[in-house]
Amino acid sequence: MIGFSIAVGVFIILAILLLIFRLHTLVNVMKESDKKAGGGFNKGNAFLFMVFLIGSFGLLFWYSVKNFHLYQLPIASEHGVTTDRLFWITMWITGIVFIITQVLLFYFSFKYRHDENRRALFFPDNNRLELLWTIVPAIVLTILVVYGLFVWNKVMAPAPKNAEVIEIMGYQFAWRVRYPGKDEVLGTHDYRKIDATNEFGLDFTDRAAYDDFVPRELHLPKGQPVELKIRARDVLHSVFAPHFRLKMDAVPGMPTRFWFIPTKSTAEMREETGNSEFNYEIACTEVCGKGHFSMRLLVVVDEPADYEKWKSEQQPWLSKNPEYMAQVPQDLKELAMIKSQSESTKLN
Ligand SMILES: [Cu+2]
Repeated sequence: MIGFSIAVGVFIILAILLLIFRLHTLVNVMKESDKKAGGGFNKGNAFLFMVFLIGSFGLLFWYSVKNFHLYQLPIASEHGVTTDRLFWITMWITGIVFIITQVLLFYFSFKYRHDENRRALFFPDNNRLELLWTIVPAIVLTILVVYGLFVWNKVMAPAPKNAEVIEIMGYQFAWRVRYPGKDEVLGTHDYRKIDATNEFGLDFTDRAAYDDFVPRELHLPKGQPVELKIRARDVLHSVFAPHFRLKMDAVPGMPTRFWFIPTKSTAEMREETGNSEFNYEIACTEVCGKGHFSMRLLVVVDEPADYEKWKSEQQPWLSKNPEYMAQVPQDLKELAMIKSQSESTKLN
């Protein structure tokens, strides 16, 4: 209803503006001033060009200076330093060109407004100018693109052998993470096995699945490579962790990946930001439906020793859901029992 009222309001305002414009034209026709180039509002239009130029750049600079700290979050990954450098170099080059061209565009519209006593000068063509404004941008853009390609290849290279492999799965409307457990191999999954409890569709004919565990939070070791195996269960989602400069789409039926090295633990980041409540998080940046806004996953970066301790305390999914033992083939039942015993259950 509010949307409808706004639409009606905008329509009425536009209709009034159109009427005023038509009236203005009519008055000009009566006065015959319309025959002159530039019409009756020549000086006013020229003046408005300058108002717009100064006003919009003034706002841009004021906002950028005041809120510069919000333009980029502190970096918490190794590759983040490289991608940020690329971002800021691109920003500076394109920003300077943008400012120069916009200032000239608006200033010339003002300076060369219609004047009865001035004759316009035309260049039919100028080869030197044409060459200049073709070659210079071509060289600059080539350098930027090649530089970007180098950075992309580095970030997208295969993960180091010792990387921690963790699966992250998006669905409407949450993220779930799965760790490979002690065997360091993620068990296979099958979409036909997905049900209300077995959200990942773990396939229990695969022995690698018995010790996989599914925590509520994503824990990462500081200073060690981590490879996220990304998938989606229903529609498009996108893994976005701004502090790690990490963003990768989660596509149903097409697994993606992203590897990186976290460089600051949650505790260190709390100190750096002066915010004792600080937490890393993963958000979804692909509008995926009604609950899209709620797709938040808490991320904890631990010191390596704390990370190992946390891992050893996690209980395999199978031991938390023993009814799924029935899906384990007879000859693997004993192995499944052993592998799904976590340290904590062994102690009991
Ligand atoms: Cu989403």
